[in-house]
Amino acid sequence: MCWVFGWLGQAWDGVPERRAAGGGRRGRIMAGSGVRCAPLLLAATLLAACGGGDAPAGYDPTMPPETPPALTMTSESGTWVVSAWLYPERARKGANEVVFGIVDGAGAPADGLVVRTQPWMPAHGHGTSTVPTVSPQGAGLYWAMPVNLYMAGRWELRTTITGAVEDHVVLVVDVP
Ligand SMILES: [Cu+2]
Repeated sequence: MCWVFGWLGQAWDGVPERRAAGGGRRGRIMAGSGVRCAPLLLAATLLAACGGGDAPAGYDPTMPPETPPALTMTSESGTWVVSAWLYPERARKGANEVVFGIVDGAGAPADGLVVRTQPWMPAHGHGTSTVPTVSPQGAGLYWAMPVNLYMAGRWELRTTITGAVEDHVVLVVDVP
């Protein structure tokens, strides 16, 4: 579910309360309704951007990825197989989120690792000023956000995985 639904629900809930509290003082009710108008309009705009029932743009940690990953790569040393799910599913210019799924050679999810990732645009030789925060989610999943792919083109997610040893993997994401 899009987070806006919850927020919009709260905004709606507030209106009858306000009306009840306002009683017969019409001027106050009108003022209250006017103030509500702008956020409701904004919420409606965001609601449209949600795509009406499509998957939300950001990762919802209560819904672990079920679709096949967008990318799968073996780490440099061959220790880990790293998959990546993108949110939104097709990378967009701007803020994205990435969920890494890390399993060992036997396919067992690997928890307790420290994962760091830095977007890098090889064609232009630059990264991003924002370093994504990576939070472990259990079951070998690591959630990175925001992944700020602010230009169209090819980006690398230069990713370091630290456990007993330090290992690296580079995942390539094309932004239309
Ligand atoms: Cu660039």
